[in-house]
Amino acid sequence: MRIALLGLAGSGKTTVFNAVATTPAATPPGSFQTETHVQVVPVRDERLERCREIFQPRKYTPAGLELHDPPGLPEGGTEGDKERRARLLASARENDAYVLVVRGFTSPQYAYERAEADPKADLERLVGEMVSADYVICEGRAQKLRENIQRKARSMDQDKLELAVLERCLERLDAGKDLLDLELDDADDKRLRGFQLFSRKPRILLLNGPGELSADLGEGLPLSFAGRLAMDAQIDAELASMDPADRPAFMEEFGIEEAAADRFVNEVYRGVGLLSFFTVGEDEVRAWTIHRGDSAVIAAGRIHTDLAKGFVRAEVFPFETLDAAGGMRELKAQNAIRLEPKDYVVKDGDIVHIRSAL
Ligand SMILES: Nc1nc2c(ncn2[C@@H]2O[C@H](COP(=O)(O)OP(=O)(O)OP(=O)(O)O)[C@@H](O)[C@H]2O)c(=O)[nH]1
Ligand SMILES: [Mg+2]
Repeated sequence: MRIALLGLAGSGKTTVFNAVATTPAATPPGSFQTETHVQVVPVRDERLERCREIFQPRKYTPAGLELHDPPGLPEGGTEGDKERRARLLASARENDAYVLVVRGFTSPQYAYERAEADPKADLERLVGEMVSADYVICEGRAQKLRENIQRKARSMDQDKLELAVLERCLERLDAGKDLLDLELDDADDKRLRGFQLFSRKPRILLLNGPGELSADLGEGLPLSFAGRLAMDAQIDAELASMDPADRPAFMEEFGIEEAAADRFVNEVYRGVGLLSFFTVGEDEVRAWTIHRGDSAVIAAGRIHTDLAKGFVRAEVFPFETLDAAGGMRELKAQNAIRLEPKDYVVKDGDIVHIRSAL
C-alpha cells in the first residue's frame, strides 16, 4: 500500500511524516523541500508479536505502509505556481490512497498567504485542485477520442467505449460529485485505471494542529473522506524523536493516549478498508496487507505470484485459535486448521499457509 500526504505548502506534511515514520525526513520541516520523502511505516500489531513469542522465528516482518511526503502545493496565481501545482499533482498520482493534510495551526514563521489557520478554506482549495486536475485529464483524453471517432480511426470501437466512461466521469465531476462511488463494470474500471484519478481513490482527512476536528470539516465537498483524524503533529513529532524510555512521561504531560503513528495507521487501515493476515513458522513470522473482501488467491499473490498461479488450497485458522491453543502442536491436535478454496474471503488476523502446485 502506497499512501501519500497531500496538502498546500506548509500545512505540516513533513512534520506529520516525522511523527509517523521511524526516522525523520531528510529535509527538516520548515525548509524548502524539493524531493519526496519515502518511508515504510511498520504496522504495530500485538497479535503478530504474540506469534513471534510462539514461533521464535529467525525473521520477524510486520506489515508496512509505504508513506510518501511530496513537497506541498504552492499558493499563488502566477503561471509558474499553476505549473508547479500541476506537476506536483501529476507526480502524486501513483499512490493507492491519500491523506489530505490541512493546517490547523497559526504560524507567522512560514511564507503563508495568511498566518491564521483556515482549514475549511485550505481544504476546499486542495480538493478543488485535485478535482480540476482529474477533469483536465478526462477532458484531454475525451477530446482525443472524439477526434479519433470523427476520423473513423481503426481503434474507433474501443474509443467509443472509453469515451462513454470518460463522459460519465466528466458529468459527475462537473456536478461536484465523487468518482469513488461511481459503479463501473470490470472492463470500464480497467479503462479508467490508467488515468490514476484522485477521485477514484480513497482519501483520509488530517487536521494538523492543536484544535479539535469540527464535525462539518470536509462536508459538502466534491471529494468525500473515508476517514478523519486530528493530530498536533509538532508535538507528536517531538514524541517520536525521543528516547522510548522518556516517552511515557511526555505523553502524560501532553495528554497523549496513543502514539500518532498508531492512530494514523489505524485510521488509514479502517478508512481504506485494509486488513492484515499472517504467515508463521520458525523461519519467519510476517504480516501482509490486503483489502477487506480479498480472496485467498489474492492473498497468495501478495506473498508470491507463483503461489497464486499454482494455488491448490489455503490452510487457514484465526489468530485467536492459535493464541488459545498456545502452539502449532496443540492446534493440530484440535483439528483446527481449515482447508479453504481460491475464493475464500480472508479475514483480519487469519493465519494462512498456501498449498501450491508450483
Ligand atoms: N505550531 C505548529 N507548527 C507546525 C505544526 N506542524 C508544522 N508546523 C510548522 O509549520 C512549518 C511547515 O511545516 P512542514 O512540516 O515543513 O510543512 P510541509 O507541509 O511539509 O511544507 P512543504 O513541504 O513546504 O509543503 C514548520 O515551520 C513547522 O515547524 C503544528 O502542528 N503546530
Ligand atoms: Mg514538507
